[in-house]
Amino acid sequence: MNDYFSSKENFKRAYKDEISHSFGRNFEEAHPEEKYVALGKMITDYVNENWRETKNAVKEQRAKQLYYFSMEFLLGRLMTNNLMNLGVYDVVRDGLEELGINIHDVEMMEQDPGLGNGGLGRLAACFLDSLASLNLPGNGNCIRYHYGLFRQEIVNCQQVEKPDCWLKLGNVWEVWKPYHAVRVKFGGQLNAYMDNNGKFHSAHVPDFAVKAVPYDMPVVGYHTTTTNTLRLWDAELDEESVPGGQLTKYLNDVSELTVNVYPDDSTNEGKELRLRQQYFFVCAGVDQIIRTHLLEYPTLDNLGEKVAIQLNDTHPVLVIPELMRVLMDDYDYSWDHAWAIVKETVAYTNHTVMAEAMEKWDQKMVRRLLPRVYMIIEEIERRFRYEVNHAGRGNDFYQMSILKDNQVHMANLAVVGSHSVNGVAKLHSQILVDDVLSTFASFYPEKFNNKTNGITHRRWLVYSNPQLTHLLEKTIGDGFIKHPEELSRLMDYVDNPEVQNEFMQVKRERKEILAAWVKENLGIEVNVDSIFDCQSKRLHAYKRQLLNIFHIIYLYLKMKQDPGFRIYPRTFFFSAKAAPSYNLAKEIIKLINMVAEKVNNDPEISQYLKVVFIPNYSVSIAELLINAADVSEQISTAGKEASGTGNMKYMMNGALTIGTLDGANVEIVEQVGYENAKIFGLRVEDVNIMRRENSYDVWSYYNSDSRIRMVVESLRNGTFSSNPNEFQLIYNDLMLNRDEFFVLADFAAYCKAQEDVQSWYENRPAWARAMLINIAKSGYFSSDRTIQEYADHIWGLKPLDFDSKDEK
Ligand code: HBZ
Repeated sequence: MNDYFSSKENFKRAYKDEISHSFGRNFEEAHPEEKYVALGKMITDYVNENWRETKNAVKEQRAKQLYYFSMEFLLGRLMTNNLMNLGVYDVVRDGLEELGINIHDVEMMEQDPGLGNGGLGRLAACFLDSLASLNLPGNGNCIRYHYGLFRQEIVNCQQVEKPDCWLKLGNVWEVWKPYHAVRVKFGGQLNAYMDNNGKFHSAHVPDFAVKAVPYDMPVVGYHTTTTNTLRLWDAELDEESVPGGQLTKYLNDVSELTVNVYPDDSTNEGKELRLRQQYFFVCAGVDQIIRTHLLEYPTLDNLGEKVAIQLNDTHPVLVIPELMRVLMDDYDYSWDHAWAIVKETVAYTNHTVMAEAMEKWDQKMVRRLLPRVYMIIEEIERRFRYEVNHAGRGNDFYQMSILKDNQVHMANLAVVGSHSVNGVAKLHSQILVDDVLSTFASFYPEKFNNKTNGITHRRWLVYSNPQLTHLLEKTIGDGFIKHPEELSRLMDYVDNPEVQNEFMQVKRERKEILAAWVKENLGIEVNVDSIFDCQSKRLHAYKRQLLNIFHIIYLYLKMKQDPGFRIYPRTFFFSAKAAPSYNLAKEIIKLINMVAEKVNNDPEISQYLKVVFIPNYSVSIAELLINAADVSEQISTAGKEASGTGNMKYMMNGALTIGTLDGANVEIVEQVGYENAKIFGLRVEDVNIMRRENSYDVWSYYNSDSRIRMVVESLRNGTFSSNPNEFQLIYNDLMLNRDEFFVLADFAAYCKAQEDVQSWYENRPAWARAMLINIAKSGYFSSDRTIQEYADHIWGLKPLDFDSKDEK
């Protein structure tokens, strides 16, 4: 290890040298950007040695490795995380201070890499942190998108999508590896022929080919030697493949592949580009796995012993036919042998029960774009049909088939071609077995399992909430950083008035930090003594931001009507992006912002009620918002939210959950008890009965509850907009299209739950106690626990051994 960070003095010297060597400037004249880049470069230099040691350890120990294939890694800023995980943060902070630099200003120079839509992408990032922190050899495989998910601005109360240029200053963490490029082929002809020995061959003559070039980012573990790799593939032109006279079109086709994250977490629009993106990173990633394996082993026979591939949802499912193709066409494996290897290697995680988010591709398109892969999918289907018939389950085949209705059903391909299928929370995994994939679950019961999601408590507690961390360290010691289950030691202090008070003081400090940010960036003054009530997540009808804003509208109208009715002051925070093509979601954003404008500017009401919409929800915004929350809104329609992970982050920072029995909320109450969360509303069984019996009648709720009438009518009677059609999509969705997500059905229960929350908050010791219990019980939701379960039960992954180098 170089000694850059061994002392403040060494750091200062090395830092000045770095600036001078990299930029040819004196330290005093360097731009803030240069100061950031120089520090990043020092960190990567420092990390290189561990990176090399990790690669060597994998080889020497002949260790099994994981490859986590995900179209998304929502990383967030890495500077603080890396410095903290390396244990050199304090030296750098103090050294910079002596040089007249506030470390916070340097940290803020980093662009937040938003290479994902929402929970699925953030989960992948949490998993990388836990893998490295548990010394497990696990790599990420993804695309180097040139633009992240769009940057959201709110203009005239509406969402406007702007480009998110995260590579503006380059990416200090990445290493370009042009000599590891892979050729990826699309379209064209498949010429089949037989050789002199009667062996069948196919030669693919593509009509488009590109070079996939890797950029590797180190993933640093918490106080471990293990430094894993996140490999991001970029597309570059392949000189031999440029068709004569079509350079411009060719270059467009190449750059399109990695231009941006597909901005849609709900519907699958069937865009060909997305399929191209999928094959692009799958093909490149598989090629790398094979080549790396063959450097160490003479054969691919033991691939499943040495490699585990986890598919993050169906987006990378082409791994299955692609690996078949490589094994058979390039390495002469028989179908049966190749199939055994593929199934042994691959496992699949499902993240949704929403039918429209289950990927299906037009068969003709797949055949045209990926002729050989398509041929293999057909053969997988043919043999699967045989297997099902042979088992006497012919009647169930259609339900499970991969090719039907002119489409390729990717989830079905994933189940057939893998050895493990998991959901992301107990309830969700049960719904997969009972409902969404029930035929499969009865056919392959041994494949199905649950792995409840988790979050890295390092980023989401230790680093983003230093005030709370300090209190915890003082109270229960710092063991929880390495062993999050030790947070439960806090249970001994939940009744201790001193700890309660200190905690409330910490919460207040976090609320002040958020309030100052809101004042500076949005110009809204908020009262830190009000209840901070937060809902932050993607905007989707099933997540029911609408239920939240309807309750707010009700409170507003009631206070306007009745001067005797006043609430305990409350600030409702929202933060959410809508998919650009999702008009209903965009209209809900507009409603929230129009209500905010009205309420916040009403002098009579705004001392009780404020509504703040924080634009551009991202990892960085989440780090500011979540730890300031008193109340965490987790109010999806029961059965629809696979897990949720924001719910865990809020809980870990002490917020109390107001939520439905959905996703991981169920397990949160299992941990804290019903008395330490506020559960309300329809349960999965209730929703299922109402759906089955077709018994939900919105109009009966409308007619029998004057609060609902008042709120629904406010959408059209000029309360918030002079245009009576302003909120037509919302109105129609509820009142004409029968309110698919039961907003009105849950309205009364939600209002009651909110009243209870208010009374609870007014009893400060009881509230503080419940918050402390939530923190104490949150250790279970660390992604360290989740990853350990994946490692033990799916991957068979063991920690690397660096002798006694790492602290235990
Ligand atoms: O995955 C989310 C689930 O909605 C959430 O309940 C769960 O906690 C989380 C992690 O397991 N799903 C997503 O975030 N999904 C996507 O972002 C997505 C992206 C592109 C798609 C489809 C879904 O084409």
